[in-house]
Amino acid sequence: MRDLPRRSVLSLLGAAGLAGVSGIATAQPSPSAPTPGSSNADAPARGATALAPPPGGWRAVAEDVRTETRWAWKSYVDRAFGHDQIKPVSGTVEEFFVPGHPMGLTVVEALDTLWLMELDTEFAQGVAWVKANLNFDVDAPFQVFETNIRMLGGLLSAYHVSGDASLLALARDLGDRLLVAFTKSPTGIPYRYVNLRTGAVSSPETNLAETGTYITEFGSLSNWTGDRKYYNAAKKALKYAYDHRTSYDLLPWDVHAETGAWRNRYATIGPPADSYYEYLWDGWHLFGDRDLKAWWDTLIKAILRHQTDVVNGRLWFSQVDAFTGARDSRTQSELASFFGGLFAESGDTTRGRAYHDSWTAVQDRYGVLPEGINYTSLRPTSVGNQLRPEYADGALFLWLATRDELYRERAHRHYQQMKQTSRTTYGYTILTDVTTGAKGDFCPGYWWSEQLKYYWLIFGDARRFDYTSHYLSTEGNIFLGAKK
Ligand code: DMJ
Repeated sequence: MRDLPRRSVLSLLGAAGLAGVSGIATAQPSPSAPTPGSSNADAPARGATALAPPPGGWRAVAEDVRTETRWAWKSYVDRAFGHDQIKPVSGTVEEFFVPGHPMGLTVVEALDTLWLMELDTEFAQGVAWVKANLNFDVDAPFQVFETNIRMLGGLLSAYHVSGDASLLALARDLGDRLLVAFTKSPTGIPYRYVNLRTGAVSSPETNLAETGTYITEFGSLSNWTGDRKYYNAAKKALKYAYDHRTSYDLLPWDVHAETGAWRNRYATIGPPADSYYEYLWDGWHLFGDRDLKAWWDTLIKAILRHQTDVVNGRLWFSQVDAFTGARDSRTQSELASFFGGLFAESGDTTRGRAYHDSWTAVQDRYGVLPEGINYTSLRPTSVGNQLRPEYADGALFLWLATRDELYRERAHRHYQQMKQTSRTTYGYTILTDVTTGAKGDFCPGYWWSEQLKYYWLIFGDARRFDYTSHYLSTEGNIFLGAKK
């Protein structure tokens, strides 16, 4: 594995497709992308929005986030410690991976967030639970993608912040068990499920995100163990899909791991494709692998050319036929809203701002983003909200790239809205209908790893975070940038 590169790279992303987007019709492409592993730390962008901070300043908001985290953690410990997820309305529990078999998902997801917030007692409590209880010798099929981004990523980030070798040993054990899903596949695209004890694989019918969201976890594991096999397996899967792109340089979102055949015709930047693209950029950012940068450049150029759709002055990305480029649907999943931040990370803050503006219009209308919308009308296609972090993710990375206070304002509204609508007896819960505010009874593991951390970093001027050189995974796990 190479050292992190220190050179600058030119953005290959132009402003094509932005003409007609409200307020940025004359936008120019960003002159350069950030050096991998870094962000434009101190300089506010030209044209940055001058906004007054809230009473007490951003630090007070950050302290409130920390207080809420400590309160929710206490409820989890009191009612659900070691179970995968708390049901915060009833105070009961729900397992995520295997029915009736807790894996401590919430503990693992929360660890690096607790550390960054300097909640050291809670962090130590979580690490102690992991060391005493976490065991991957389980005779059951585990979803490879979720186990990777949540459990392997959580252990790696906890190792990164603490340097505790026993956490790396657990991560290595899990990485070896997950690797079987790749090595048993004739194409290198992982099976969706692997039995962690027996290595039996199942579900070759998979998709792009579950093909290509491994390289930063597996690559960090390779870096920290000195064994390149994890990185190689993750890259091989990314490459298989890239090599089979259509003549339009687009990727259909469903694929078969054994035959390598596409299982549908359609391309989207949303699920189940989204983090495949994210990890091409991220792999370049974290490891300086030029192949990944080249694949990102090719695919994102095609996405911008064929999927850009400006409606009512707002930037969206339509679903298209990957073999003809013809538009298929004008719906958009909330999960795609992180792309605003991803564009900013890749040096295209103009496009990132425009896409975040589009989702801001939806937030302004409903308060909380629905799971899906038809972007011609902004009407929901799916009215729930699974306590989603993507809009706050976008705000954080746009703020890191521009230091424009506008994004803090937007993240603040997201946070306030979440407090108003999702706070309940034993923590925070999903909404079953954003148009009525009806609550469900479930707090997903990613809530602990993602938005709490994003809020803390954007409001907090966090002492333990390196604002000039960092990496957060698709699940918000920190693999670079912990300041000890
Ligand atoms: C997270 O688990 C990850 O961000 C994943 O890539 C998709 N989105 C969920 C949270 O919504």
